[in-house]
Amino acid sequence: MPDTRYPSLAHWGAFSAVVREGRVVACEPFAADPQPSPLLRAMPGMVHSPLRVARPAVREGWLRHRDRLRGGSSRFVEVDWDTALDLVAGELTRVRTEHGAGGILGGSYGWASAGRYHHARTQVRRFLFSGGGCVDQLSNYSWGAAHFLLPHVIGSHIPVTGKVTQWSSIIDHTRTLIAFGGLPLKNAQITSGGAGDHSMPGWLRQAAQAGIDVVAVSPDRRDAPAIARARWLGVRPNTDTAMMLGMAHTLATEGLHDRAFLARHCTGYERFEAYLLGQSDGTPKSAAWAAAICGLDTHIIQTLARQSAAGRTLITCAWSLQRADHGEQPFWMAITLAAMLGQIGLPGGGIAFAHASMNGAGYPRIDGLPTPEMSTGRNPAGLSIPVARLGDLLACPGQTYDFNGEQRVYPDVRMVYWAGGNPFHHHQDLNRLAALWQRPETVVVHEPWWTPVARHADIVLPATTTFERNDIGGSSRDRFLFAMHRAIAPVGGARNDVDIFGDLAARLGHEAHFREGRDESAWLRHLYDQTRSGAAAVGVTLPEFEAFWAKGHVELPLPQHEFVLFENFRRDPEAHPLATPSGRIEITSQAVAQFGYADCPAHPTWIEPLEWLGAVAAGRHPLHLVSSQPADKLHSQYDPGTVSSDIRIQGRTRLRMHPGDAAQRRLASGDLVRVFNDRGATIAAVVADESVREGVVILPTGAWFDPAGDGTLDRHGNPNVLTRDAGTSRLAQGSSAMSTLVEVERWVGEVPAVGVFEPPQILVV
Ligand SMILES: Nc1nc2c(c(=O)[nH]1)N[C@H]1C(S)=C(S)[C@@H](COP(=O)(O)OP(=O)(O)OC[C@H]3O[C@@H](n4cnc5c(=O)[nH]c(N)nc54)[C@H](O)[C@@H]3O)O[C@H]1N2
Ligand SMILES: Nc1nc2c(c(=O)[nH]1)N[C@H]1C(S)=C(S)[C@@H](COP(=O)(O)OP(=O)(O)OC[C@H]3O[C@@H](n4cnc5c(=O)[nH]c(N)nc54)[C@H](O)[C@@H]3O)O[C@H]1N2
Ligand SMILES: [Mo]
Repeated sequence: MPDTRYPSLAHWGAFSAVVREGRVVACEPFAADPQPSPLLRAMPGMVHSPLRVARPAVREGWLRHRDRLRGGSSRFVEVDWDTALDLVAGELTRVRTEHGAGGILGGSYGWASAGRYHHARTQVRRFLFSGGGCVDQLSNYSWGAAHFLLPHVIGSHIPVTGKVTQWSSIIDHTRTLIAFGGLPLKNAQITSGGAGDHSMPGWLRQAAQAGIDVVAVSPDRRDAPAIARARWLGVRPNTDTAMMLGMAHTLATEGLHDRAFLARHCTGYERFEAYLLGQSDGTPKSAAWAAAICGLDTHIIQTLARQSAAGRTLITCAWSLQRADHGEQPFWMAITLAAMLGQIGLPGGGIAFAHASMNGAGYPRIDGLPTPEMSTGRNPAGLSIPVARLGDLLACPGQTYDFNGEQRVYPDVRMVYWAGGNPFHHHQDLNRLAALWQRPETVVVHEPWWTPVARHADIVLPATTTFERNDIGGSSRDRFLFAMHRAIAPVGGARNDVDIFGDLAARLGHEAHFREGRDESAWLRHLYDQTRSGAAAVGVTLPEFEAFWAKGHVELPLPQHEFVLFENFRRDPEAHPLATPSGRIEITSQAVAQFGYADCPAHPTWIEPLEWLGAVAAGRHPLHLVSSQPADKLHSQYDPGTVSSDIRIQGRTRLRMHPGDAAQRRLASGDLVRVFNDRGATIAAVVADESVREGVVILPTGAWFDPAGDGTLDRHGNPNVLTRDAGTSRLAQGSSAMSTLVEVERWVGEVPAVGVFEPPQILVV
């Protein structure tokens, strides 16, 4: 039989699935993609992997006596679908009756598939919302601090998503591009909803050709890509606020700040300036003061400030900066610094976000042109937590906490329902989470694979992958919409998340509300038609569904007008005010001041993180752990696959450290090490690398959590056994994963084998 090709899509790009005799044998990149991601290579092996969950499975201890001993090495009992669905429906009914909607945690944070209809997290919320509601999770781990801060400062969080001044405007106008967090191409493989055009490498090449001085501020020189001819400023982690204050101080004391812009477009500069100059607290935030904190030379900070004022300058910030203790501050300060430069709203100038974080920031896109989007409906329970407060939710039912000016109470969760995310990947302090995970009465998980979250569940329902269903996808940072054709039959006994929920809803009596009378094909047509009529409203004609489906994609026209962030506001701030209380950029915010949070005061402020290199003097853990996004995968997805396996050393994730720090510990590249602090330890393989700033170690996220017997050792390089589980501040309560100190030592003795790449023990009854 000849090979058959089916158009499809992942968060790392569009492709054709090549199918031979019922199996996916290759994923061929989309023809129009100038720089396809190598991550496509991991997919075929994983679709047919022995790690697929074959049939519904119930943890033996829960099935027999409802115990809560959820650990990575539990045994499971296979059951048929009816038995499994009856158990889940029974638990939902019991918990709802006894504890109400607040008894069920259904936020189910996670990325899952690029396909928007079969997007598991959307469907699980839709299902639980239509059945009476649940405790939802607000915002995301990616940019949670910015999400809640930016509305106070610039009236909207939208720019943080990458809706920023277009690249063409940068290439034509910018002279200095300062990228806090750098411009790592590893992250540009990904865009949520999937990219057809990996455009970032092309833009960076053009930036170099245009002679832009690209300045990458990061603890990792690999964030300063050669194709952009970027220069590297190896800052200490979590000190960007201080560096920016040092630049601001240079501007203010040398009269280089744009007083007219500050007066007409901003509010609260004077109060901030009193802090900047040390009039309010006795400490001028001079370049020398900043240098001592951020570890760069005084003159570098001063020169960069002067250069920024002398020509068109764009400041862009990676999301990583705000995934830190007091992560609100670097973003607020970056906006303030850009405001002082007075170029906000000018072509190629001002402030931007996300260039380092995802493909498609600053991608040209016609305003208002929609992407297919499946609605979750409304949560009738009205209950939620800030997403990263998962641990505290389980730890502190009934307790109050502060969040963005509100006092809230943690609900008393009895049942956890997860589909399309991996909390044992994304959450901080996983040993704490693993202990708290014993508290709920029931944990239900849908997963295609025996991932860590599946292993920590009571009832595991096997879900199909993208290859096994029809879908549509696309990103608002791209110029294509994609048809995703079912390429193979479901593997083993897997079912689509949405069909699992449909059958559960039928048992629970809300099937009509959940399904709205549509099957897969009707939903895909509906989502496409919605997109098509939204497009028509902004003057874009899309083909009929049949033509789109047959072709496999549709290319969207590009805008005529070049988007420049805050262009209208700059031109006429009275006619186009921001949605802040003053209508202007709030360098000092009265609203934030009124919250009275010491950890997020009225204007940008340098507040020492609890864990950073300035705090190591007395500590036993002298290295700053940067747990950045992995180059070889998306989060924990496809960790057992070939792309990730190929770069592991002795089966362990690579930890990069400066050769000097390695030598001090008598470590050589390839050695296995124990990375540890008081929260836990993990085994990684050291790579001595001059691109890492001294005092910093880089261990990317994504290794499947693999706890050893004693409970606090992870065997395979998961940084989240080391990170601290605390909010960025009382304002945003975002994840602060990047503020972590550790020590590294040679692993001595026998090395425990990695256990998590073998399926758990399954009893067939
Ligand atoms: N230390 C540290 N921690 C971090 C970060 C960091 O920088 N440092 N970054 C944070 C960020 S920004 C994020 S976004 C999170 C990411 O955290 P997650 O989004 O939770 O991570 P993923 O590994 O993408 O999890 C997706 C899960 O969905 C499953 N899945 C895929 N397709 C389907 C499907 O069709 N149906 C079902 N039911 N399941 C499916 C996958 O197998 C996988 O287990 O991690 C956060 N954690
Ligand atoms: N390949 C790949 N790409 C991804 C993802 C993935 O899992 N894999 N995940 C996607 C997701 S969900 C998200 S949210 C984005 C996240 O996007 P980001 O948050 O921007 O990604 P990170 O890789 O965590 O950080 C970017 C760079 O910031 C640097 N950095 C870390 N701490 C600091 C600091 O304190 N100061 C400065 N100046 N620099 C610092 C790190 O060296 C790192 O390389 O990435 C997306 N892209
Ligand atoms: Mo993210």
